Amino acid sequence: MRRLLERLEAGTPLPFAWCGISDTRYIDMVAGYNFDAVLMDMQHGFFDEASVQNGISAVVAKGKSPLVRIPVGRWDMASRVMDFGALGVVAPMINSVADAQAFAGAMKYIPRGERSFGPRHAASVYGVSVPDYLEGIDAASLALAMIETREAVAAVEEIVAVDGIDGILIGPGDLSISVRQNRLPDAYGPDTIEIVKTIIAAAKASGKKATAFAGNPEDANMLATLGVDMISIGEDGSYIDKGIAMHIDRLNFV
Ligand code: 3PY
Ligand code: MG
Repeated sequence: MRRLLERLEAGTPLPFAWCGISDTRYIDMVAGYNFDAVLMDMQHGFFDEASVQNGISAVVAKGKSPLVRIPVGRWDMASRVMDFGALGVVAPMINSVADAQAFAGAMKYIPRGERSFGPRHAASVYGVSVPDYLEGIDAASLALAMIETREAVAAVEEIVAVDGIDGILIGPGDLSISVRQNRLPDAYGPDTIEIVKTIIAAAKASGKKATAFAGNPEDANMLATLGVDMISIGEDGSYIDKGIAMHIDRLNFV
């Protein structure tokens, strides 16, 4: 149950996979690579509640940490995937202190939040007793607020200060869309890179984790030099595209 926290405390950036394809066999394969954690995406990916449950079991069986991105504003789902055994939840489009408070409230038990009691399955996933799960999970889990709009950037210091918010996750695509008012993303481009540094600094200044999405290894390496604590690398499309392209490109008969 403390594996994500302990890995973060190691101090080197933690690489994690970003998955929208919900097939459990695929998640099992991804978790076998050198990622510390696997994110299952319910916002833009194909995960539903059943596939998140199965995916969490597959990730934990590989000794890795399961993360879930919930759909926008679905605080009920934050509590629900925690009950399935998630160790971290990513909430998209956290644009205000009110959003952050509602998210944190769904993630943490009293007195910090109002997560409803139903921990038996999650405790079993980690082989701990219900009292031990209840005692430890608020500190061991990550509630990550996505900062990906101009509104969120304007309020980032207040958002990271909310009790129960453990850190931020930078969504560079939506951030660039919002900042540039252009629906074609320019992730980590010249119009947003200084803003990205401001977001990281705000998280660090309040003792919270700075985490981010990177669509490719180059962006991931750049984020590591900026002190980002946990960095996703690629996503299904690039994993499959690069693998298939390698096989086809090496053929000498097509
Ligand atoms: C973004 O870049 O906007 C994200 O949400 C990461 O997928
Ligand atoms: Mg986004």
